[in-house]
Amino acid sequence: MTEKIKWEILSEKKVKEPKKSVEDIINVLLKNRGLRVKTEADEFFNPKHPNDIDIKKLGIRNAELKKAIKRIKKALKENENICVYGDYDADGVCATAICWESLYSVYKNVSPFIPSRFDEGYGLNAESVKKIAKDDPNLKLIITVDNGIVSHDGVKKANELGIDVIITDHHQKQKKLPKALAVIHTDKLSGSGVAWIFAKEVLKKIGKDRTDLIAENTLELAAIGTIADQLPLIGACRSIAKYGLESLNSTKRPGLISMFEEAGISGSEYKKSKNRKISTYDVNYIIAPRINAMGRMEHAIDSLRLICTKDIMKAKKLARSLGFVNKERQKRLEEVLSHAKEIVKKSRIRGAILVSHESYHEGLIGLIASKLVEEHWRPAIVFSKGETISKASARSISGFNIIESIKKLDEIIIKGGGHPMAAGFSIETKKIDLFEKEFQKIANEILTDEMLTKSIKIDLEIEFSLINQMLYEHILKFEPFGVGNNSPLFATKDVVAETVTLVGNEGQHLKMTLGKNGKKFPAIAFGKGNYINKIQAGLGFDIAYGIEANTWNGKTSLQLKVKDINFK
Ligand SMILES: [Mn+2]
Repeated sequence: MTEKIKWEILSEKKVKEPKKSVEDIINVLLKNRGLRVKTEADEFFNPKHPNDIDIKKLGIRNAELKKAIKRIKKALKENENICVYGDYDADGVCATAICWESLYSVYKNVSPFIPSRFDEGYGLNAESVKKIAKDDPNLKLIITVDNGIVSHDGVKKANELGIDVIITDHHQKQKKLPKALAVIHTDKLSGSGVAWIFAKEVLKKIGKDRTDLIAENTLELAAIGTIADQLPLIGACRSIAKYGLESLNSTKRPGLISMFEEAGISGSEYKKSKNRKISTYDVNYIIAPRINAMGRMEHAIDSLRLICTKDIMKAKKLARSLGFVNKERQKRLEEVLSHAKEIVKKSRIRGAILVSHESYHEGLIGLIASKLVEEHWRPAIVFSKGETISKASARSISGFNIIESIKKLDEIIIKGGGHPMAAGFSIETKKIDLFEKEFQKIANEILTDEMLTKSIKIDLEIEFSLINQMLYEHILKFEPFGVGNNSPLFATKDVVAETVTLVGNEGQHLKMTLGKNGKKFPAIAFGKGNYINKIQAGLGFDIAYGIEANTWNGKTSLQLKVKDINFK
């Protein structure tokens, strides 16, 4: 089944003049990304180095930074122990590595802590604070990264135990802040981005001559966290992603090098054959899932070890183990997903999708919810059923604010938090049915047919005659692509397939030569194999596509990557 996707064409501009065509097209792409062509394009194409980011513009308060630095200086002087309290997802692990490595470079009595997703859960909490304080009587300072902004209980418990807390976080803050010694917060960066800015400022004041080197070596981690956490890659996040990806390509970390080898994305062979570097795609689909897998299945501390180790043998071992756990994760996910899909198939879905089962692994329910949304284009909530308490993970579509809808049922759930597109909560198992009934009422009131229609955003319609090497090279300057800056998508009407074959081990993809008005290009359409008969009938059709380069036998040519096909 190939469902109908709505094409949303962002600009109606008709580019005709071949001499000016590249410039005209690029201007449309800039406008579509909300950039004023004259004033903002230059900064977009030449982002500032993250060292030059104006932190005041991000809303990070200098007074808070000063308080934090003063407190860290005191810890160094009095030889107090410091704990960096992180999180188990890719952003949280990278943030922990950045803050811990930076402090450790000047002071040895600092250790990282990552909570267990299963026993402790997300964020600084009273129980974990009690535990780490008991294990370390000389602990006098906790620095949170990628969490803490709503940790009232955890901060209170720390203060009771004579431990100061510095919060660094990017999650949405509430009106009332925890009573921490200092709060370094902005929602314009990822948790690892905040940690990077924070660590750099701290090192400037207490570091020795190696400050720049450390900032440079940790920037690649901030890029991983920023991309993995789906931050819009514009402004300061674009700077971090762009420069961080550059250093990721020549990373000296034994763990990341081993991970790239294990995943098959390194080595000169790879780079030559694909003619490309490590990109946002690799972070999203290869690097972040491996870092995340540990926290989902076991404990994320091994991911942190992989990132930070200097020992090559240890790095290789950890990379193998991450790769193995990630495969396990994929296998479990497929099993659970097919079970969930069966349930969805049996129930006539209207409104949102809610599924629950004892076999749904707590570390995987977020991924299952995402896959169900992708497939059905409606909000989804997946429950991991426990004997008395269950955990739930929710994902949404644009236009439906899922955390707001969950908050309306505050009385039914135990506690929860999140964003408009993704949220999580816990609930008494016996109340799941009631929750479902009430949630569907809310969903049915809000969801419209329009929201439930899957759509793709196309930059503009162009003719094949305007596609050339120069246009492709200009498009490359829009990298890194990601949320808020999608890879440009074009539409061309009435193209004809001069050749077509099925490729892929199940013949699921189409490989074609597409022509119009005497110009032709090779094209690939992933997952569109079922269109083969329509295409063989020789009819003209419309395509939505991106432009990419394909290197074969040392020769590079342009190829169209077809996202969608519309027949008349
Ligand atoms: Mn984060």
